Amino acid sequence: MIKEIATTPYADQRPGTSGLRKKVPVFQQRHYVENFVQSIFDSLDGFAGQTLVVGGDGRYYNREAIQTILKIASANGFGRAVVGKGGILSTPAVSALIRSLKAFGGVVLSASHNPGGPDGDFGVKYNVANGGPAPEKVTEAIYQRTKTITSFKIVEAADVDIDTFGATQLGDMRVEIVDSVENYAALMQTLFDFDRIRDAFRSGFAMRFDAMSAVTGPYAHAILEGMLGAAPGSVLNGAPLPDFGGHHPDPNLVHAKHLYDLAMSPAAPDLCAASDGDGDRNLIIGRGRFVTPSDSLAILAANAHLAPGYRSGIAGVARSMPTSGAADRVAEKLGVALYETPTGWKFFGNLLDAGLVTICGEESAGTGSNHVREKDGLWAVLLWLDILAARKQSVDAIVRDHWATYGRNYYSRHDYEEVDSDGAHALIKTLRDRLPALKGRSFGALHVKEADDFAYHDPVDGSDSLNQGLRVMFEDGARIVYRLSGTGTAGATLRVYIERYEADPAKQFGETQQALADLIALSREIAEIERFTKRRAPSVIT
Ligand code: G16
Repeated sequence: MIKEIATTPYADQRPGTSGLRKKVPVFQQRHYVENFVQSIFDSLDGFAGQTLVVGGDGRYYNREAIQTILKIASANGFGRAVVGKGGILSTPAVSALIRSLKAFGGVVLSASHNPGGPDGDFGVKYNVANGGPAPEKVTEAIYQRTKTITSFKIVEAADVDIDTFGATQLGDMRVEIVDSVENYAALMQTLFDFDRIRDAFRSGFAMRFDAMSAVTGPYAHAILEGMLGAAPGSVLNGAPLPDFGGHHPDPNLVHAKHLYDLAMSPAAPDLCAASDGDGDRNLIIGRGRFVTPSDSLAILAANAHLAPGYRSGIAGVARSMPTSGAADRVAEKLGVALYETPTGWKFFGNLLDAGLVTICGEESAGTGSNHVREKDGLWAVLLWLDILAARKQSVDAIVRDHWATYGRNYYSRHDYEEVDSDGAHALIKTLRDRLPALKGRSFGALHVKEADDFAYHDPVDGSDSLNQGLRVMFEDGARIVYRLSGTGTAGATLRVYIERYEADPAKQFGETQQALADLIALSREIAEIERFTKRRAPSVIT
C-alpha cells in the first residue's frame, strides 16, 4: 500500500562536490533520508516503469537507507530496482550497472573516503542514465525541492531481503538482488589483457592491494586473486566493514602510510595499491616510488594504448583544474585535446559522452575512462598492472622514463582540515578581492603572471560554473591554487595546491616539499592562512 506522509523541509540538504554528505546522526533524523530521496525523484521526469540501481559501500546506515530508498522508489513508480547483494556496490560498479542495464539512474550510498560508523559520515548521491553523477542543474533542482517538500510517498511493506539472490516484488516494483562484482569484472575483462597480467603474476610479480575494509575487497579478491592469479594474501583488509575497522578509508600517504612504508622497505612487492571507501579512488606506489595522482594520470594517458581497450588511442584527456599540468604535456605530444574542468567528477560526464575525451583524472586520487562515468580505483590498478606487464619495467623505471620525456611537475596538496568555516570563507573572500593587485607583483624570485578565480564553460552543454578556485600563476609556470573542499562534513577544509614544473633532468629527483619550499611559504603568506584558520601548518600533506 502506498502512503503519502507529511514532512517538513530541512535547510541543509544541498549536495556538495559529490552528493549529500553528512554525519550519520544527521541522516538518522526523522524523515531526513525520505525528504532527500523524494526530492531527487521530484526533480526527475519519465522514470515510470524504469530501472533504478541501488547500492553503497557497506558503511554504517547503508542497509537502512537502502530499504527506505526501495520503498520510496516503488511508491513513486519505478518498475525495477537492481541492488547489489548485501547492499554492496562500489561507485564505479553502480556506474557500470546503470550503463549495461540501460537503467534510468542509480542511487549511490557512500561518503567516499570519509570515516564510517555510527558517528562517522554517510552520503546519498544520485547518478543519471549515463552512469555519472547528476550534473549541477539536477543537483540544484534537488536542493531547491528539499527546501519546499511537504510530503513523500512510501510503500508500506516488510523490508526486502537484500542478502539473497533473486527477485521479489515490493508493491508494483520488482527488486532484483544481483552479484556485486560480476558485471564489473566482465567489463574489466574487455579492457585489459588478463592473460598477460596472469603471466606476470605467474612469473613472480608481487603486489599488495589494500581494500581498507571498504567496498573493493570483494572486487579485488575476485579479480586480482581469483581471475588474475595474484598470490593469496595479496589483498589486505578485504572484508567490507560498516565502520571500516575504525580506519579512515582514504588511500593517501597519511591513512595508507603502512603501504608506503612497505613499498619503501627491503620487503617491498612490485606494486602497492589501495582504494577508498566506495572504490573510486586509487593509490599507486611502486617499489621505492610513490606515484602522485597527477603523474599517474599522465602516465596512464601516455601508455593506455598498451591495453586492449585503448589500443586505437585516446580521443583526449581531461583533468580538474587543481590537478597538475603533467597530463597536458602528454596530450600535447599525442596531439589530442586537454580539457581543464572544475573539481568534481560530474564535470567529466559531458566530455566523455560527447567522445571528446577518453581518460580523465584528478589530483584527489581519481582516474577513470570512458568505460564508466565515475572514477574507478580498481580500473586504475588494472591499467597499471597491464602497462607493467606489457613494458616489463618497474613502476620506478616507468616514472623516471616519463619525467625524462616530459619533465616533472613537482606537486603537493596541503589540507587545513576542519577549520572554522567563517574564517575559511573570509580567507577566500579576502584573497579573491586581492587577486587583481597580485598580478605583476614579485615575491623574491617569483613573479606573478596571472591571478584569477577559475571559471569553466562546458563546451558540450554551454553551462558556466564560476568561482571554482583561486589561481596564482607565476612566470616560470609554477602555480598556487586555493579552494574550499566540497566534501567535508565538519567545519571547512582549505585545500592549497602547489606545483612547479622542472624540465631539467638533473633537478628531477629532489624531495617534493623541498623543491616547493619557497612556494609553500608564499602560499601561507599570500592568503594569510594562519590569521584566518588559526593553523600554522596543514593537517594533511599529500
Ligand atoms: C569527490 C569528487 C571528486 C573530487 C573530490 C574532492 O571525490 O568526486 O571529483 O575531486 O571529491 O573534492 P573536494 O576537494 O571538494 O573535497 P570522492 O572520492 O570523495 O567522491
